[in-house]
Amino acid sequence: MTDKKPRILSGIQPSGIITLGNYIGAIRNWVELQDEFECFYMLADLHTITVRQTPADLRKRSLELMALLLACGVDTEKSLIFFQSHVPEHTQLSWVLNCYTQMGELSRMTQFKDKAAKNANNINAGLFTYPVLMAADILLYQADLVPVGKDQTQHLEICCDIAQRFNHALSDTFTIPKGYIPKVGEKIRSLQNPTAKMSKSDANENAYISLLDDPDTVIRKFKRAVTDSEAEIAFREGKDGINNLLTIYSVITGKTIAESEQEFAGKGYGDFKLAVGEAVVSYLKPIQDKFNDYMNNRDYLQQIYTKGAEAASYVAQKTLRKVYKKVGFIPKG
Ligand code: ATP
Ligand code: LTN
Repeated sequence: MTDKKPRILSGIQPSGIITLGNYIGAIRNWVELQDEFECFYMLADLHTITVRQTPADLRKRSLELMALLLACGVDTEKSLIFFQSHVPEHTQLSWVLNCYTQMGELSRMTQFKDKAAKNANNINAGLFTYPVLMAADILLYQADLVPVGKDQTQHLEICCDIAQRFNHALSDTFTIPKGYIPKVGEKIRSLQNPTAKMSKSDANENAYISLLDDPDTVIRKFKRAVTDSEAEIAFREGKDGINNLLTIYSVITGKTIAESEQEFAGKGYGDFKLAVGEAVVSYLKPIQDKFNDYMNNRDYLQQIYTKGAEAASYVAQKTLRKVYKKVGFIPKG
């Protein structure tokens, strides 16, 4: 890694196994951008507890997520990968930024409204201030680019607002980041409710494809995918289910949407769904094989995340020192 490359920071929560939505919307870009950028990839475990987790499951899923990201192609020779909770500067900067964020801006966040509605018995303060922690994640590393899915646009906007506010109040401190959202696949839809996004914490397992689903499960879920009552395989407004399947198919096979439409012109939905399922099964096979290899090598995983946190801390400490100084805290002797 050289110092001259622009920087990337992105994160994903160990709130479940990565779905095809996470992969298409974000992770494939994490992999693609590794040569051009200096990349910091973070497992956002602190974010995950804004919703109740079972500790043993969280521990298991965190390690699995690390193995799966490596299996997807995150290359530790080129990029850093680490757990958010291993770098305490995230929570430290988050406190400072909380004091530069207004309640009103946070209450407009749609993810907060959605998650609060889903977890009505646990609308905790962490869920409310979640975007501030996310802003701290990004700003700590002076990131230029943040590859994410479309659902994160609002969080990126508030991050830029907070950074600008701080820069204006206390002189230039933070780089103002830009989002990197894919043109095709910015929002992969639920297979059961194509108006909603595919989400790894969906209560209905048929709504998402997990990258670790076995071939029969993948085929079964695609066969059950909700579409429409027409019989035309075309990418068009009002055909969310078919549009979603065409998007998945074209990203996975590397074909354009138009080529995919042509390939299935005149075919039935049943054949189409099966073809999408089969393409996904063969795409996932090498990822799953590598995942199993990494999971059988816990020492290696530990080595990777220890090294990742050390290197991330070095950069994070530098930003935090600067911030503390600018707000007026007395430096430690
Ligand atoms: P949860 O269900 O726990 O909220 P999630 O599936 O939404 O999780 P995150 O960890 O919040 O996943 O997101 C990781 C990355 O994947 C983010 O960049 C997010 O924008 C992207 N992403 C999540 N869901 C989709 C989707 N359906 N389509 C495209 N990108 C997505
Ligand atoms: N909020 C994101 C996960 C996340 C993130 C980040 C993404 C946490 N910190 C920093 C980009 C940059 C999510 O829920 N998808």
